[in-house]
Amino acid sequence: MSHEVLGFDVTADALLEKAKRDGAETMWDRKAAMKASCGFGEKGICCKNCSMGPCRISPVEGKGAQKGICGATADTIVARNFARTVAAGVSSHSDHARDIIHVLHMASEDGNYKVKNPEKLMKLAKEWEVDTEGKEIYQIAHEVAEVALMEFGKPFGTQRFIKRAPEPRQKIWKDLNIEPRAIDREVATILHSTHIGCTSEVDSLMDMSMRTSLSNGWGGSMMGTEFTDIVFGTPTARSTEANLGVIEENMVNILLHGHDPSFSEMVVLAAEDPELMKLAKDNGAEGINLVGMCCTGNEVTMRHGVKIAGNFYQQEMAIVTGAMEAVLVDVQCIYPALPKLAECYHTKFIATSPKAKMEGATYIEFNEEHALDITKKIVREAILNYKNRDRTKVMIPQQKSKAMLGYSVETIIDHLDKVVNSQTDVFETVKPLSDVIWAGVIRGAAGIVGCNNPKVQHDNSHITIMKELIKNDIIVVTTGCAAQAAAKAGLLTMEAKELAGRGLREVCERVGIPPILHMGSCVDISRILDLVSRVSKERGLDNSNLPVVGVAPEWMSEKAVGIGTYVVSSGIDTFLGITPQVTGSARFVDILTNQLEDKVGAKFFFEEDPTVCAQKIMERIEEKRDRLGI
Ligand code: XCC
Ligand code: SF4
Repeated sequence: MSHEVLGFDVTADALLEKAKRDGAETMWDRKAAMKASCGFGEKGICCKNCSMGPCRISPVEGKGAQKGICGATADTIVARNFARTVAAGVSSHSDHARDIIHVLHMASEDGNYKVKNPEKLMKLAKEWEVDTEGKEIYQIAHEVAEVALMEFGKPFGTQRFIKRAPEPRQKIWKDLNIEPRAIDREVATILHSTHIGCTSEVDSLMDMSMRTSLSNGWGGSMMGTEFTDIVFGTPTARSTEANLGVIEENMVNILLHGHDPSFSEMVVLAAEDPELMKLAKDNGAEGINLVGMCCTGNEVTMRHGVKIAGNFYQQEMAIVTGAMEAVLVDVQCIYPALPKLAECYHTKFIATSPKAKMEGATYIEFNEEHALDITKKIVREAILNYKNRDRTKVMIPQQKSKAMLGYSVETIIDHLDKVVNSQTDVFETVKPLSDVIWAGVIRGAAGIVGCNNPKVQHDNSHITIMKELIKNDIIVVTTGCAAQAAAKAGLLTMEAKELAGRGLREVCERVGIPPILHMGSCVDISRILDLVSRVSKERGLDNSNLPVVGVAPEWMSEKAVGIGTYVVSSGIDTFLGITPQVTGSARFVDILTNQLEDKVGAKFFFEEDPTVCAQKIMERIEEKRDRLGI
């Protein structure tokens, strides 16, 4: 067992020992059984796009097979594989968004789903020129939703939200012909183009990857955030707690794991039902304890303060505590191993989405029409399972940290308004933020996002980079499992300002924020794009001019590749702590880490050592400041 990899995670060792005692298999057993990962796959030089193959290119130049049977070179194969990874990532995020938009489309005054944020809806209707005159709010909601749904498949035109980008950025996209069109079209086109005998030209594959990724960044993902806010409310600052210690000894524990708030929000509602609360008490529990994991955890903690049990890598550990009555999942990032693991305990593993039926799971299909009835039924199952808990098998770690979160762009601006000089300044803008960056009080900003990956110590890269950056007056915004790492490490507290440099500390004190701002789920990276673009526009600049970076220290998913690509295509340098599967093509690596800068003003950096990565980020930020002459 790779214990050296776990040293950083204080809850892991004891739970892994326990798993062994309980005869429960974990990812570490499977990782050990895997031995080394496939060298060809690692470099991205295995192609199975047709059944003349699979073809694999020799990693040694000039020795062994240098081309696939069709003649595809390593460059083409790597670029094609990368493009398909982007397409899968874009599909996942955007298809999630599509579901949320359907939810708004069915929202009604007396239904399960309502319009919680009518102001945001009206703003969007105006932005999209949907006529609102004399219409009641639900009619507007349905019309706006319909317009949004067309963004997925409209035959003509480009994504509506690209107009939100700074003008110089829009021009770059136009000139390169990478303005994203309908989302489904971009995905279908890139799958077509990577079919055997289509695109072999590497730059073209890169351009298509960028365009496809942008259809998510400035399309699917951004709509996901906007529509989630409209239906469930825009997040506001609130406090919670994070880490496995939030699991309660004497309560019915229910883990929400996955991504889609149209399900998890309804579970939150169901768990507040007085009858179910009484049922929990009648069954000997003190109450119902909902805890979240991965991005659905982020969604419900941002809007309700639901406690965070942990991030991606802890999904097995939450079950190994032996105190989890039910694990409720919808889509994405859920280990197929969980149903089997749950069998080692009394835990009920309930899959709910037809998009993610899971082998060995209890399947209770969620559908939006009967949302609350179904989630009540599911919560009831969990409650009734409480009596089956084997107390001798329970071990809940004590560790948990307090955290402040809920920093949507709107909430950040609200906070900034507090420090605006009412005589001389304008409200409701990001000007105070851009002013402190220009003054050098804050040197720049970093968006630290993404998953966990057993190739590196759990959470260590996230936390090392975060601490290093805030110490050097770089403000951090964060989403996804990185944000949950920060929460567990106590970095999302007001007290964490003590770890910040003098400038950032002062800003935290004056504005009343932590030095690291939790901005939501991975779909909410669109909030970061929005924030950065507002600063650019405020200064009349492009994103690529600003001293800001994106960082994915421990990423693992296809979604992350899609995100990284749209972040770079949006003009923001992106640092990857895990090297993507592209190193089999020196040319493609050069495109990602060098040539892209000439094209879109930003590029990728690969750096696996978190301390060195932080150093490189700071150098890049100072370089950008120098170029601006600030
Ligand atoms: Fe998944 Fe979104 Fe990654 Fe976490 S950060 S492991 S993608 S849950 Ni999105
Ligand atoms: Fe081999 Fe070409 Fe087929 Fe890929 S597309 S499997 S490289 S023959």
